[in-house]
Amino acid sequence: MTSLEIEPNTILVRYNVEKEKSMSPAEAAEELYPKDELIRPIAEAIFEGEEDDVVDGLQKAIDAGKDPIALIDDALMVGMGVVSKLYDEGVIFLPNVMMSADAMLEGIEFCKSKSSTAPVAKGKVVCHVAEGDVHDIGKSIVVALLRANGFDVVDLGRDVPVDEVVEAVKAEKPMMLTGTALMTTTMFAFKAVNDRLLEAGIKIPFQCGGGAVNQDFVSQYELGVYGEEAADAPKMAQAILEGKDLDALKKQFHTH
Ligand code: B12
Repeated sequence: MTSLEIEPNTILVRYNVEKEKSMSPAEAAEELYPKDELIRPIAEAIFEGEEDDVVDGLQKAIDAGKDPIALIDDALMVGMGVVSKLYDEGVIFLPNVMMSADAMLEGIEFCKSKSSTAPVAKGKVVCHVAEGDVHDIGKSIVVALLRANGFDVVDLGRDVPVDEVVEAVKAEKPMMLTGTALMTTTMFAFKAVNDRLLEAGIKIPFQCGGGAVNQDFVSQYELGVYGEEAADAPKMAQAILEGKDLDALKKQFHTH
């Protein structure tokens, strides 16, 4: 065989192990779904972006005794985990992720509507997603968990300009501010918010989290406290109610 007769695709297939065992998105997802018979249909519906099936699955699980707020982590997040993994591996693409994200947000709203939140608000928290960033699933979970734990939340939404965050804090006077950023380019807005709040003489704990963010980054600005899991938000709000100051909060939530 002369070099001209070599078929490049054959060489790729021959040496690329991943490609040899390549699966369709549905097959790849199949291997990742949880086994629990109540949880699995919900995770599957998130992956397929089927909003009605997400709500049906959640209702069945609630009827069977599951707690609606716990289902956010135990079922919706599990489905989104499958989506994130296969997107990162290049098995599925942005349009699939968008459909799943919409189904996820619908699911979170449904869980919130089914939970009986505490009647007396314990304190006010302002939540936002960093300027330039549209990733709002994590923020929505933070909001749901804070509300489920009896806190009054002012949800500023996603891609919130620094000015708007600062104005909201001045107007609402919350006990704490949260920020979510999923991109390394957008997380720098937190520093800007921090500086503007300090300029205005406002020193409230500013808990920041989201895929792109880590403790080392958040430690670079005075008001910042890192939050790894959405559940850390109500934990921190509770700690503030118990009288902990910024230093004590950093001790509680920072690991190094
Ligand atoms: C879903 C998704 C989208 C959806 C978002 C839909 C929506 N409504 O949110 C869509 C399709 C719109 C999207 C768009 C884009 N995306 Co996108 N997306 C993702 C994906 C797959 C999952 C993110 C997600 O929702 N995770 C689940 C949630 C629950 O996680 P989370 O937000 O981190 O929250 C958890 C914790 O961090 C914590 N938390 C979050 N916030 C807070 C706050 C506090 C106070 C506390 C205590 C805790 C906490 O709680 C949650 C759970 O406990 C990730 C890949 C990945 N592996 O993460 C890429 C990813 C984030 N996207 C990425 C990119 C680049 C984009 C686009 C630029 C793509 C493009 N080329 O257009 C655009 C961005 C547009 C913009 N300006 O924002 C990159 C970011 C890279 C980077 N590091 O900068 C990622 C990492 C993909 C990748 N590997 O490249 N995306």
